[in-house]
Amino acid sequence: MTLAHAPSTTRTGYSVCTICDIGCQLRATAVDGRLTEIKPHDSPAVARNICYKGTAAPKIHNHADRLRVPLKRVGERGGDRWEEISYEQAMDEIAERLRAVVDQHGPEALAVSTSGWNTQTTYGFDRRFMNLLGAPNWISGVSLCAGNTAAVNRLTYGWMPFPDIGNASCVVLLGHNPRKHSWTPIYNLIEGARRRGAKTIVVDPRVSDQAERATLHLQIRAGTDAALLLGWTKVIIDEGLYDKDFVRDWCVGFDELSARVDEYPLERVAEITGVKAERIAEAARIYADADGAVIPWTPITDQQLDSTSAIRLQSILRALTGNLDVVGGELLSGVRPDWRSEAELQLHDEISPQQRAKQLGYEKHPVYTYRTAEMLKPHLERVWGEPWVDQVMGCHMANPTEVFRAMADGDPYPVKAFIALGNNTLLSYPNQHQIHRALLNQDLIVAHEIFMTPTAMLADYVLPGDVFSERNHIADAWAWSTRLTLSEAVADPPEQASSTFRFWTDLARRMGLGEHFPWETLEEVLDHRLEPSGRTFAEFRESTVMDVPVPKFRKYRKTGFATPSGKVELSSSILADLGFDPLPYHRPAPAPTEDYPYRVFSGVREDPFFQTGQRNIGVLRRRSPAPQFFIHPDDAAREGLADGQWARLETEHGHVAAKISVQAGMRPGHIRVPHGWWYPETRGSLELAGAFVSSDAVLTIDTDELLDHEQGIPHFKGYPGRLVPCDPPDGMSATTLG
Ligand SMILES: Nc1nc2c(c(=O)[nH]1)N[C@H]1C(S)=C(S)[C@@H](COP(=O)(O)OP(=O)(O)OC[C@H]3O[C@@H](n4cnc5c(=O)[nH]c(N)nc54)[C@H](O)[C@@H]3O)O[C@H]1N2
Ligand SMILES: Nc1nc2c(c(=O)[nH]1)N[C@H]1C(S)=C(S)[C@@H](COP(=O)(O)OP(=O)(O)OC[C@H]3O[C@@H](n4cnc5c(=O)[nH]c(N)nc54)[C@H](O)[C@@H]3O)O[C@H]1N2
Ligand code: SF4
Ligand SMILES: [Mo]
Repeated sequence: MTLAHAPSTTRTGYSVCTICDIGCQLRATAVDGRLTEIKPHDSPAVARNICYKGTAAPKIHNHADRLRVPLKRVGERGGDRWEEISYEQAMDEIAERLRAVVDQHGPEALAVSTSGWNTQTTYGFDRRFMNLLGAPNWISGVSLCAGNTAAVNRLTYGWMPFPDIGNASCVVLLGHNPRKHSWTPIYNLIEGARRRGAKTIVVDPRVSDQAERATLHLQIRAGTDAALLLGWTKVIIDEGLYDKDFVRDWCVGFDELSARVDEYPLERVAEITGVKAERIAEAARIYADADGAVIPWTPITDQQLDSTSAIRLQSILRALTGNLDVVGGELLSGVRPDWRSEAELQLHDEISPQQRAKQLGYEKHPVYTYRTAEMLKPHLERVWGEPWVDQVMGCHMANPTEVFRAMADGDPYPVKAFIALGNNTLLSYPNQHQIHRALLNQDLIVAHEIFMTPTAMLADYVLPGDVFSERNHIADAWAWSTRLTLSEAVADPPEQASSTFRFWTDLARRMGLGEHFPWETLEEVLDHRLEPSGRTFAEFRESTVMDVPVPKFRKYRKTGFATPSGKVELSSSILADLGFDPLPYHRPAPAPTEDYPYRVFSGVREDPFFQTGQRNIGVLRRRSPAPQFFIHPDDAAREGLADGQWARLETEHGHVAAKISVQAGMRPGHIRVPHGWWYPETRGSLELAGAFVSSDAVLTIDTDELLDHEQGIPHFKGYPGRLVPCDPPDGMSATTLG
């Protein structure tokens, strides 16, 4: 007997990978609705922009653990016992329970956490829904990564610039360490610049991949970047290396800044940073003398005690050296007139000023909250034509620490409903024990996820999400640049999965907000966003793979800058009005002590994983089976620690375990703790799949003395700790012990 086979269908398209946040456009192929292959782009210009996480996408998207059906909690919260229910039932119940929370405590009792880049289709609909409801408490990983940098850059010149690495003759990397399998497109741009002869300056306590290839490596003490940059600024001013015409015509506050940096003579800076004075001066000269120099965004200064000053100093250096909005400098791209931005979809005029003022963080740490956005609004409208313009989603957020306090303790008011979309909240902010308490104290938790993470285990409802190969999208770099990149669906999502667009639309309709959510499909939303260009999504897809407008330079000559003075504010009038120091300064972190003699820093991303993800993907996990602490050989010898053994990293506030990796490239006196480790293979045997065993968030504490004043950013880069040998943690599998 012969069986008749239906012919199989193969679909190939351009898809934007969302496994990490840099968004490479790749070639995706699916057979019969199932993703089978990811290949490099067919254009040689971008074909190298791919890493082995991207090519592993079929393994991720088709993984046996992938969530496919909505789940409802059975038994106690965190017990990880579930009942399968339909999407419709889940949405009905979520809406009903959210309504009850809002009726009892007000809309400010809802908090939402998402980073948005991996779910793609949020399109500002989270904020749209929240604004219509009157809910200001939206938090995100972008508060620790680029979103907050955008908010701080706006204080100085009203925009977050994108570096023109392709034309720069000097690239400064403050810790930032793009490499072949980490932020590959930026790595390729830096390599291209090197081939053209550009100089690179790397500031890092470790001999990182970028440091190995640098013209100059400053092996800085962790947590002292602001001091170093104060030193650079002083050298540049003292030696007259700044762009005098630009400073005269376009900057305010130069004299005040000069007086401030006089407090940081190089000997003092050398003492704070542990870098020799001559090398600090040499680096400042190389940067200032270059014909086109960039300081690409770095997460390092997003996560320090004086983050606001450290980020402001980068913006100040860009302006002083005349590198703003010029070829080979830092481009202030502005918004596209032919594309509706997320900010436009977010409807920030719908939430009342009274509700905006309830946003947690508004009073105490206002820089990336509504409070500062309200102050900048007329200036953003004047220059960019958009009053609520948002970049990297980071310009009107709540402060996560304050949100978790409100969730845990009801202080200053109760927050009782929590929705996480594509965010492993428990491990992705500081103070994991507080987050845990916060989550245990909720009336409603929804997780929109593709895998059962520790955070999802704590939810009432877990909704399966779609993935990038299954949805149409146009990536717009979150208004950081003006590029539009096509992303095509080639595979079919699980039947009961939803996009985040679908989730917000269906929730809004159930909550009586349906008139503001008229779109039925993702394609209709894309039509709406493209409408000013006169194109539909179908036409865009036919004609365009990537749309990169030709940049215009020195636009400020016509418009001024989007600040209260219309100039670059070296001394920030907004910071002054908010009651903060308008000039940058260095604030030292708690020093190592006799009991805790090392400086611990979080970070050094691992090639096989993005943040807390992919520990369950065999092909990736086998490349890095266990978490590692890095330590210098002399320190390891002193502590009696051998490479490969397990150790416990202890601070005053907690402890985590990992394997020792002895690395000659570490600066002595420093310990690296990895971010994002949990153990999916221990689900069912360890509490929350080992979420507390190795996660840096257990150690990163957010008490007031460890928070940046202006943004309320926690200090991840240099806090006191010590290492002691220990047995492998209980319940670990052979893979983990690798
Ligand atoms: N303690 C601590 N916190 C940190 C950091 C740190 O170093 N230490 N780093 C910070 C930084 S730099 C960043 S960028 C942020 C990152 O914050 P996030 O980008 O929110 O990253 P994760 O928390 O790992 O959560 C991502 C989740 O999205 C899920 N996911 C992936 N694709 C999809 C999808 O298509 N749909 C849906 N619904 N879900 C999907 C993954 O399974 C994963 O659980 O964290 C910040 N937080
Ligand atoms: N494979 C992979 N790639 C990724 C990611 C991932 O998870 N996996 N995540 C992406 C994301 S969201 C981000 S934010 C980036 C982060 O990636 P990077 O910007 O490269 O940041 P990290 O890897 O955390 O750390 C980079 C360097 O900072 C140094 N460092 C530590 N403390 C300090 C300090 O106080 N000052 C200075 N100057 N340097 C310090 C460390 O020694 C390390 O070499 O990577 C992106 N790329
Ligand atoms: S660098 Fe890798 S994981 Fe990140 S978007 Fe590109 S292919 Fe995907
Ligand atoms: Mo990040």
